Amino acid sequence: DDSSCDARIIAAKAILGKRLAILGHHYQRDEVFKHADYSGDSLKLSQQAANSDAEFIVFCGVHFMAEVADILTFGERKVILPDLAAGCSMADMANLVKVRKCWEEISQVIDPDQTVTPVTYINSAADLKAFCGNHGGIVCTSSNAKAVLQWSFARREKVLFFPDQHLGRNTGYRMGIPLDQMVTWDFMKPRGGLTEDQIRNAKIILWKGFCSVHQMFQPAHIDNFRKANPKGKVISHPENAMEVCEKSDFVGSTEYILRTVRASQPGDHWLVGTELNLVNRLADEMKPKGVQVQFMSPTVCMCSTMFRTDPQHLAWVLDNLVAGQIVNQIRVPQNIADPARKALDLMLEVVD
Ligand code: CIZ
Ligand code: SF4
Repeated sequence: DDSSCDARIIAAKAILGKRLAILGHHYQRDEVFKHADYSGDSLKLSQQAANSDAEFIVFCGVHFMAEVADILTFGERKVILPDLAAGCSMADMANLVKVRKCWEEISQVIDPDQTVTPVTYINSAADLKAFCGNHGGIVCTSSNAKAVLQWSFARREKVLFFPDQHLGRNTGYRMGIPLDQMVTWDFMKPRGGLTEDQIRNAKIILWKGFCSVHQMFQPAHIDNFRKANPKGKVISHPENAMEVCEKSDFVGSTEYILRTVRASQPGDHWLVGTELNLVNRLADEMKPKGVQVQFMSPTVCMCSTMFRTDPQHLAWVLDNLVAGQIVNQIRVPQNIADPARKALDLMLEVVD
């Protein structure tokens, strides 16, 4: 049960000491999150992994995050994902075969290597980051998407943005790009379901991916909240649909949401459109300060793959480390890691 797992986790942490760092993403459940040495978004956690001296990085998050940690640490740390089935349904909506096919189809209309910067959201497989590194492209996160797009447009006239259409559209819209110059690439259809003119006129070609958690949030949830709480404030993640973001008072990444709500005044009342575990923890944290934090959807919606990491899996990988065995290590092959790191490093330069 959970209490025996807790005891095993605590014992393993004591034995491994500074050789071990446990990273907990904001979307992790409490039973796992409470054991984390560091918490944050995917990028902050990977940078903490890179800066730590720990030999073993146990990443309580999802697969692409563990890959980034391995890439940024040059494989010099052993990065472990407690449950290998913890993926990201959004990341899985794009893959190298489909993106190459898209690039090829675009090249029948325009020369993408001259005119299109491929930009991948960090929520993507390592080989897609490598694709960007190999084609003059770059990675972005939900915190720096605007700066990354500005950098991209300074170099080439168009962007191919994958896998999340919403982050791309919301960011582009707020930069003043007209909606008809942001076209959606439906990877199930020939040439993305677009006409040659649509491709020629586009500023951003948006891959038709989305987050299954954030798609649950609806504009009506915001309307209902505002009716009941005219002074309430609404904050949403940019993985939400544009109709949700445009009805919100604030839009930003998980780190931004935490920072903004933590800076509020007693009496403030928030409606928050992002993953349930983050929102529940923030509500508990703010309640003693007289700040009310409410989840956007009336139904319980969690990230089911984040939820796969449970105390059982965490205890199991740690018991193995204590016994001198490494299980569930995430290793990105060097021929992928090197170009992927190039695209990640470019992002870090652009943001600094
Ligand atoms: O980068 C992350 O951790 C994710 C998935 C979202 C965010 O806004 O932090
Ligand atoms: Fe992927 Fe959405 Fe889960 Fe984030 S919340 S890991 S984008 S499925």
